[in-house]
Amino acid sequence: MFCIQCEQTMQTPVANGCQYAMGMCGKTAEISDLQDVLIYILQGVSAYANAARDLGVVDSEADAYVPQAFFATLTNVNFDDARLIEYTEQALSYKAKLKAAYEAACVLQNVEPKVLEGAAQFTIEAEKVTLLSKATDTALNHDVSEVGEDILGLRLLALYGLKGVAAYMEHARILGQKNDEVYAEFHRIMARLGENPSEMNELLELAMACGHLNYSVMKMLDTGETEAFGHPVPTKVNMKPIAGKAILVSGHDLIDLKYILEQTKDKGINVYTHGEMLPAHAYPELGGKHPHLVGNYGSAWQNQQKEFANFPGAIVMTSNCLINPETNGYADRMFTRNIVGWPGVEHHTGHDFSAVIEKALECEGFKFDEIPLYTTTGFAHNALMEAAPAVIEQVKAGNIRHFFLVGGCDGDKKERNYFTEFTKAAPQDTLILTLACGKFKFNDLEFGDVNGIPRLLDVGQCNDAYSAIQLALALADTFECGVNELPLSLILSWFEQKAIAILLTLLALGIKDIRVGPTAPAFLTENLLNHLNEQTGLRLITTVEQDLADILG
Ligand code: SF4
Ligand code: SF3
Repeated sequence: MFCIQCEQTMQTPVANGCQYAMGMCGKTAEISDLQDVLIYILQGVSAYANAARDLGVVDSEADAYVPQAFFATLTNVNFDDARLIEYTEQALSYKAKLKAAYEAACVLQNVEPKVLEGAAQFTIEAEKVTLLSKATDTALNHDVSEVGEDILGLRLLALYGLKGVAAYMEHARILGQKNDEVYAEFHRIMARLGENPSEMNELLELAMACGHLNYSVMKMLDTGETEAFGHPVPTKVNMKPIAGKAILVSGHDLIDLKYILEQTKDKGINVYTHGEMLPAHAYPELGGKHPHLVGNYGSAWQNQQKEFANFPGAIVMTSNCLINPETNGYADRMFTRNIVGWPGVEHHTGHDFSAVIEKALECEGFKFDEIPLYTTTGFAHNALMEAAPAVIEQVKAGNIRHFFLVGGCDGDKKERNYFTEFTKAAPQDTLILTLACGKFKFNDLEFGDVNGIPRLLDVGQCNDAYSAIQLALALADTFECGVNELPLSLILSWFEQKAIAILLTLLALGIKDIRVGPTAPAFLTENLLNHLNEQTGLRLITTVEQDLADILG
């Protein structure tokens, strides 16, 4: 195995990346290898989808399928070999179908078929032993001795960024959002990466193309969510349990929560959000409409083994991030959805959640109410725009000196306390926007307000970076300057590939001087980090004192 896609990857003086029997996330070498073969086959599907599209032939099933299956290879999503083999089988059949469609279109249109290279040429049987036997050929670092670490690092930057984009495409697809240009661009990049390009400028362009693509996808997802559930309204959320039977819903797919809320109405079951599901409370059609969505339980993904073990009800994992549910004995009351998988854990499909409800009723539930502790969420773009005139007034009056966006993924390294300490140390005349699960490092703290404007503004899930970008653009417009001239600093915590997609979006939009932490992606070499720093000012976090001094002067 060779996997270096997330922030907790193994780093040794000899070689970086998880390379032995098991990754730090619990992904076995077998699962990692199956994922690599799957990715290569998906790149082949994209190669034919791309070529066929040039001749006007579009297969909308394959368009939907490739990002979905690619998402299954994101960190902490799918650990189930049977499901991965099934994805591979389906990918091979899409590839055969698209190849035939492409060749037929060439005949019809009297066009010489292109000789597609790399992944498009790869054929294999979807048998586990056969797939594993090809893993060395499809390993992402298979030709590193020829191309070198810098080229490998850039390929991975684009590939992992595109994986994050694929994840958001799948979240948007579930909400009925499709866009032909998005699919075309996705296949173009995916297909090209399947040819193992080795030229630095082209790879940088592909990485930026992923960033631009992700901006469109986050916008699509925003449309899907706001059309389905309304525009978030700032909402206080109780972070402590109350007595009664319970269901916990984690991950990003709000639609699953909607079905659960509708089907648990008047059943005496309390529903809780966990992790990235927290912003659901602010949507009029979710928290706004269902009083039995009583609160948020627990915090970010890395604490789930302890939190889920203590949760006396059914648990639904709608998307990333899943960690081993067997260790602490709650696998039998957990359900995976969509692309998530763990062998032996019930994978729930369809829209009827009776099995989850039954499980919740069988479980003990919470015995007592705990003393409430509140956080506020729901400052997505409409709420931010409503607050904008008041914010601008306070900026003009000199009462707000600076904006920080402190957001991204959470994780369990102690270095991540930086983000807690940073927000605590940010002066009273600064506002802090936050998003994604990294907010759990500080969203239970009291930050006060600036003349009625809360100092901590929770924008939403990671994909709601789209909303934060809208606010930055609106402020730049009001102050008649560029986004980089605003008193705004971005401090991003990264863990998995969605964060890479968002980082590429910000870089593609020309946003400079972003700080990332707790560590640099291990697939980026010193050379690449220096290059990105020269071009964009991207840098690593240092200490809270140093960074605040550098930013505020
Ligand atoms: Fe290692 Fe992260 Fe890959 Fe898991 S996802 S194998 S921890 S790099
Ligand atoms: Fe968190 Fe996994 Fe990245 Fe959507 S849930 S941000 S880590």
